[in-house]
Amino acid sequence: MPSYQEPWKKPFLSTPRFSDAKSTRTLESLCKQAPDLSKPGVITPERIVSMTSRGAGLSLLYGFQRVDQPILTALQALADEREVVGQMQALFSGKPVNFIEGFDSEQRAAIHPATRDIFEQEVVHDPAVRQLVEAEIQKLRSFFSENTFDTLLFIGIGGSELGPHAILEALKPYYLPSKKVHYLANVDPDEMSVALRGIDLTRTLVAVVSKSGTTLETATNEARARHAFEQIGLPSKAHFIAVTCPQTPMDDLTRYAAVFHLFDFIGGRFSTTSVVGGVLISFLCGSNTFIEFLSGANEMDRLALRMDIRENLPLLLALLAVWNRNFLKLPTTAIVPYSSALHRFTAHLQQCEMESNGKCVDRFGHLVPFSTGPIIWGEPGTNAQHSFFQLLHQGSDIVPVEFIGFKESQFKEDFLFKGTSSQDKLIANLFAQALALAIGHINENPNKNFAGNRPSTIILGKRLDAKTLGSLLALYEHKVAFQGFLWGINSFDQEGVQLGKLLAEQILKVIRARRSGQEDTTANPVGGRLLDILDDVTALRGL
Ligand code: G6Q
Repeated sequence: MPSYQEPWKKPFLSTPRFSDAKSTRTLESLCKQAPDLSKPGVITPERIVSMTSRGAGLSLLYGFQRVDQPILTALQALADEREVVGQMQALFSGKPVNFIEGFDSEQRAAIHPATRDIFEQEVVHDPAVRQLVEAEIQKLRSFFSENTFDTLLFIGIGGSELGPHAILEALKPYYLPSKKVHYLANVDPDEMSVALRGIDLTRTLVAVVSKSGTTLETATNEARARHAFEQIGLPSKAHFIAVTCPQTPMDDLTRYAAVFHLFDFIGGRFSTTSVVGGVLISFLCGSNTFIEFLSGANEMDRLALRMDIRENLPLLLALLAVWNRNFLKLPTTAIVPYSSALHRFTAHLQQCEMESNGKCVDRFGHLVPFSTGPIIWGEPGTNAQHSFFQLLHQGSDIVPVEFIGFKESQFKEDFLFKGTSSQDKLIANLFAQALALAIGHINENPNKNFAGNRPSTIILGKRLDAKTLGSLLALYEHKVAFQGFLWGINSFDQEGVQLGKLLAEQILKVIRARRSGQEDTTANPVGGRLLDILDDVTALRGL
């Protein structure tokens, strides 16, 4: 029996493909008459209010997008036709949604909602998974309640660093007194030299984070960090903890004071709410803050299972992104938080979106005849207004923007200057930019004319605390998955990253052989031509 007859695979494989869906045809025709936001009377206060969805502590304002009621109805129809909520349900129930039908692929679950499903209303319904997750949280609680270190050196890369780093930058007001952190991701030796300068190793805990337990950059940085401890006579084991999957080379209590487990069913870039983020948050802010963070994410998880796109914020955000990408044909999206605390958040989302949806084959391994994941980029505002916003307002390409802002500041230490607080200025700028992009500004001088009709979405929260941050993170995690479900691609593997890891091993083999004066002619799994060229290149560099 072909595997696609497994009932849970039906929404993935038996629904009309994105390019064949009836609602795709409707949307193609509707986009010819998409509302022109610059026309007088289109952007009104009533529109902004009626085009706002709320949930899990966030409001999503989509009145500045080029949509109207018929378009929203067709987007809902697209979500229904592609059965994307059914696909999300399969993800929540732990089915191996990471697959390509008929080809060798990872065949893994991507059940990150389980990492925060520890509250009253369960969303995952798998007692075994719940037990695993709760046991790790308990381990974190007891380990960090006895922690006496004041500095954390966090070693990890990609999915094992970007999300947790972004989150901890955003939680600074909640740090326990005297706790400090340094991050080491790159294998650039200078990054390590900078990190090691000025830290007191006797008071430092090192968290080595790697899902696979084999990533070269992380292993290299760990080895050098251990060397630094041992050089001054400190037993490294007492200072090192590991975060990894069971049974990897790092799952080894003879080398670490503690090992925390994430699991095969949690993807690297979706692991921020697992012990990967848990170690950092527990060290810097305490376990209660970690639980609050999880509760926000869990609240958003519940919304991600709603059928109505006005209630399902992640699905709405995903559909608006697909509308911009596939119908208005816009190739990039800027994510601009009006909050310095979120200064690493766009970098994390860049990975989450581009690693997940930077794919060009569908679930059957066929090349897709449409565009998939856009390029994601951005920096915090208002700083960004003084750099790339010129292009957003008057450039030859239209770039949809996702603005993120908060009504209140984190520290609530504000100052009135010229009659307004800094937070007033921040949020007023956010709205002013969204409005100016939409309605433009007519001037007879073409150089000072702003055509407008440039779309954006505003995501608004009350205050950036741990709970809101969890909810914001989950909003984007599910946005990414929903886009993949709509396009019918597999958002959960990363063959492009694996190729990089393989190439690095190969080139290092060549360098190692050269250093020791022997040529290494062993088999090359990435194909002879690539290695031959790499070989020539390293020779040219005189390595
Ligand atoms: C994320 C990717 C990738 C991964 C890093 C680090 O989803 O798979 O960015 O997180 O390559 O991998 P390890 O955690 O295994 O060291």
